[in-house]
Amino acid sequence: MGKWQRALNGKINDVNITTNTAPSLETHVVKGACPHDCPDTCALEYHVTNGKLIEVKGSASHSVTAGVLCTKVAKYPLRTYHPTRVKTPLKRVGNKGEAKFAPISWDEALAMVATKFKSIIAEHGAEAILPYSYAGNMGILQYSSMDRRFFHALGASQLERTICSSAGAAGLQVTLGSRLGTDVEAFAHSELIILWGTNPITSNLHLWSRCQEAKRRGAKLIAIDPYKSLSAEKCHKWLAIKPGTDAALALAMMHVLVRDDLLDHGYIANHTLGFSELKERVRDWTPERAAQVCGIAANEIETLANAYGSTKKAVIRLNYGMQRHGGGGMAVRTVACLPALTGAWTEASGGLLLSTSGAFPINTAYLERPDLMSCNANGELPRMVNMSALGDALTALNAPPIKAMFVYNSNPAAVAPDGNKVLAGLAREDLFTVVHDIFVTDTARFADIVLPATTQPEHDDIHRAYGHYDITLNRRAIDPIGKSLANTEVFRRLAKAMNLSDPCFDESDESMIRQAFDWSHKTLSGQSFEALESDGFLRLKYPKKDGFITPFANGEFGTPSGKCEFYSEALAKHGFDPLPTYTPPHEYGDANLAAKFPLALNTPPARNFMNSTFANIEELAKPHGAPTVQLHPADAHARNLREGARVRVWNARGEMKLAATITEDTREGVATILWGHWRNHPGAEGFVNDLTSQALTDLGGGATFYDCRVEVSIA
Ligand SMILES: Nc1nc2c(c(=O)[nH]1)N[C@H]1C(S)=C(S)[C@@H](COP(=O)(O)OP(=O)(O)OC[C@H]3O[C@@H](n4cnc5c(=O)[nH]c(N)nc54)[C@H](O)[C@@H]3O)O[C@H]1N2
Ligand SMILES: Nc1nc2c(c(=O)[nH]1)N[C@H]1C(S)=C(S)[C@@H](COP(=O)(O)OP(=O)(O)OC[C@H]3O[C@@H](n4cnc5c(=O)[nH]c(N)nc54)[C@H](O)[C@@H]3O)O[C@H]1N2
Ligand code: SF4
Ligand SMILES: [Mo]
Repeated sequence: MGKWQRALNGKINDVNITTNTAPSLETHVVKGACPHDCPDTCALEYHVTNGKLIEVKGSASHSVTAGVLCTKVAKYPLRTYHPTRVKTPLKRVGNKGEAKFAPISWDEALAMVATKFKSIIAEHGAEAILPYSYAGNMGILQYSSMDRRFFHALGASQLERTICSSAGAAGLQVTLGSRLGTDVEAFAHSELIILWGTNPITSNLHLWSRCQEAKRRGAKLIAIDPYKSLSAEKCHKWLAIKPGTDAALALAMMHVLVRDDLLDHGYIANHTLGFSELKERVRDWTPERAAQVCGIAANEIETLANAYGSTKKAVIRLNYGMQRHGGGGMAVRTVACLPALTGAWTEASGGLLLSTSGAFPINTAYLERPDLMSCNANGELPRMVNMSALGDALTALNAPPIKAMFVYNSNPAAVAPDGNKVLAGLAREDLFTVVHDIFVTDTARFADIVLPATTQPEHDDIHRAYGHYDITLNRRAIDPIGKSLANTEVFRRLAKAMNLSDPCFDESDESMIRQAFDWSHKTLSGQSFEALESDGFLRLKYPKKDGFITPFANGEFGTPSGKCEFYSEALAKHGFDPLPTYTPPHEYGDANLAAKFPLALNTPPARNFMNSTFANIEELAKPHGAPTVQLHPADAHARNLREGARVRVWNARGEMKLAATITEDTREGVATILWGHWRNHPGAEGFVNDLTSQALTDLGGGATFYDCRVEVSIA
């Protein structure tokens, strides 16, 4: 018996396998966790009457949630009981893309998938099968457990999950060595908050409420963003930076900090590596030079740097906006150097927050079983396919070509860049596509088989977070709608249908939930699953100051040197500049392309949507109306466009026709379309992601959604 089997058998026997029936009390409250791709991971309360979900509330006792939910999840019953939910497995009876389906049974559906997978493996090898999933559900089980075991055991192509955060994660990793950051609750005590490429009113509500609290206490709020977002509008200062130039601004800030000696020499000496090289690097990065690159006046850069250097209670919330550009990884790395220069990490309310996802001691190898993958004749593991270049993978990949794709937790026809290529791939008659989702999404319209998925109150899970330090438990509150099944159960059944015999495919969700974390890890010392079960959440143990987690107050960075690495040997080894640097964006930095397509296209999310999730819920979609393209008055004037004009936004990859809105909220030279609508939304033709590019970031192989050039003309 192998190591894994022994561990698993022992553990399966230790726990009660719970039955899947919701209690039938008349009214009760069940504790849950929000599954959406949001840093806040709210602790929820499901209010259930006679087996029906009546209301979803934010837990008042969970300090991050503080009893408040965003509009989307506060209206969750609308999603769970939506009339257009997929309630039974379906098979395609029309053309691909037509969304004509007929219901079939689960047994029939699983047999069809297994038969097709087996014949593809026999003819082309297992690498011809591609799983495609992202963060529709961020529960540790539903995001990555039984699914990974299944595809690992098959030997399917591995998916590089790069569509969101991989560039920033790589930038943070080489600089700080860990994905840890300032405690969200400490923001309330900051004196200066810089919102750098982020719009928390939309995407990080519980951080925004702490920013407001700080503002009431007298803190200064500054937004750095090419678009005057809902949050930028409420800051004291909006610095309308040119897209993709953030690293240049950070280098100029460092220039001022060094020039004016606004430095914490003790922190630099004890906890950083490469200060003398950094000093050399920033010598030429005068505010005047950065002003040319960033389109922000030199005196504004001086003021920003001075404000930043004058208090240690200065915190930077950077998010993924700045890293969706060609130089995005290096931009995050460069900004991440700032708090170590001023010693802001020594204050609980200072420092920087990109992600806390590295804080959690997850038993990833146990949950995902990478050991089930076997090597080919050349001793290699199954190939990696980058999800951000799906269009090319489906239309150009060979040896073997992708013959089957299994999509779950994602909607690539809407969210992946270069949408025309993605659709061309999905339309291939010889591609067998399975989509497991709650609704017939833009992707499911092309599926050969659609499988019905549960929503969060219909299954169990356990959660980490990427915006705070708490583990949260989600308990099933209602019976599944129709014949829907959770991701874990689908892959459990599919493993049986494919005759996979490893005992890991018999493991229950409850067993995986209890072993998702390493309970012997120091961050969980003195904590127990039982306490988590009774409270619904618990906080990891990290060093604290003033009651807040301070990850780097005493250094202890996760880099090879244990220091904040201004100089990175790891980068040098991989052929990158070892020092912070400005890498111009691919398209925005291309003068030839600029002549043809003079505008930068910025497509950040709209408030009531969560990527492409929620746009089909009428009550949430209505306030946003049809999508529009926002243009600066100067750009509109140059093209003779009036408010409301029907325009064509286009480039070499695709086009979109929609109404123009003329506003100074978007920087001159930047066209902004808030995204999240589905394809074929009334009032628009074409689609946002038909314009965006499959080019990848410098570090982390990430997507470059905001590094995109277009022209706009009358339609
Ligand atoms: N309501 C809602 N919440 C969400 C999401 C959603 O779709 N809807 N998505 C979730 C997901 S998956 C993620 S990854 C996070 C994303 O969270 P964030 O990364 O915070 O995304 P946004 O809030 O859209 O903020 C991005 C901002 O970056 C700006 N920006 C674009 N290019 C640049 C640039 O080059 N430099 C700078 N400085 N700014 C730039 C955009 O104008 C936008 O205002 O939010 C999560 N939360
Ligand atoms: N133009 C542009 N494009 C972008 C972005 C942008 O800012 N601008 N943002 C990018 C970013 S940051 C991200 S993270 C990606 C997001 O990309 P995705 O992670 O694909 O996000 P969603 O569009 O929300 O799609 C999630 C799907 O999962 C389904 N789902 C939810 N729960 C479950 C479940 O339990 N089981 C199963 N099987 N399915 C479930 C939902 O119904 C939904 O259809 O989009 C990227 N695309
Ligand atoms: S989407 Fe974010 S803010 Fe809304 S309930 Fe979920 S975790 Fe909380
Ligand atoms: Mo994301």
